[in-house]
Amino acid sequence: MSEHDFNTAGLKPWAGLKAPAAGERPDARILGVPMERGSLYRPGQAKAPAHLRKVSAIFAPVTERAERFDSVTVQDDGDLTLVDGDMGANVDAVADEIARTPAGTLPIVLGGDHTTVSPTLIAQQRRLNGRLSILYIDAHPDLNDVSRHTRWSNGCALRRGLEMGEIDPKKVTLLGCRDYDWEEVEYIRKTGITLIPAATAHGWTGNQLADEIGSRIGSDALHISLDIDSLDPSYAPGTGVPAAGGLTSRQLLDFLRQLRGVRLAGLDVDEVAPPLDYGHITSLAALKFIFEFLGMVKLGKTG
Ligand SMILES: [Mn+2]
Repeated sequence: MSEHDFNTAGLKPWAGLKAPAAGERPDARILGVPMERGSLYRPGQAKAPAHLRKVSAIFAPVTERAERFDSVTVQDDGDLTLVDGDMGANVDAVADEIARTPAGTLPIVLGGDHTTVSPTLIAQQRRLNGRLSILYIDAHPDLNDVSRHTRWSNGCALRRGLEMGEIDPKKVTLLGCRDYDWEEVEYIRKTGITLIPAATAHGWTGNQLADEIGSRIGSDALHISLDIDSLDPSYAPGTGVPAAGGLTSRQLLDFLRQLRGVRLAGLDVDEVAPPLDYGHITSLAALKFIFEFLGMVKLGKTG
């Protein structure tokens, strides 16, 4: 172990949060998807689930606002075994596995590159019988039909999820975007996706995200897909395609907190690339978000 590694000897993952009693469903179910074939610029995301799980042991079940959440139960089902190839070769099996999450339990899916979101959205749409809205937090909209000569690049991830999951694009809110291919902008305008660029979010005060989403979500539950590159590279350098001008960690956590009145459906956290990271900054940012999300299980509505 180098001086840069955390000594987690004797500590339990996920802040020591317990599995549910036999026969009961967990509040959250964690699944790793160690996929990096969709990251055509710089891979490394396949190492994220195991690394996040290890570093999760240094946290305590207390939110940043000093609320205890040690009654939240977590079932970690480890990392899925993937077949050789990109997400296209794995999408059906991954979606089926995520869809096995019991009703009322929140899946927390650890990517992997952002193609992880495609099977996640397919599964969530199925689990919720279509009563699904999506908050997609990302520097990039991931709405290309083809990118880098493949339909299973992370630059196509949201597009594939919407198409294969038969999800109405009007139910999607993009937050934190700042790098686009023109094809993506046209798709956003044509389909009625709500776009909140990072530049707009920076100027927001109060509860504007909650107001924006709350006005449209109706009786849907909200799935959050977090691409860690939504954060500014100064807060999350360990990712494949960093983009200047991003959200701060503070803004991201405040946006999450605003959603505590919204019924949550689940979370996926993608594009953390431990080999590209410095001092675990990016993994720790992802974990902070995951733990604040877990803390909200007892604060907000879930299902
Ligand atoms: Mn993405």
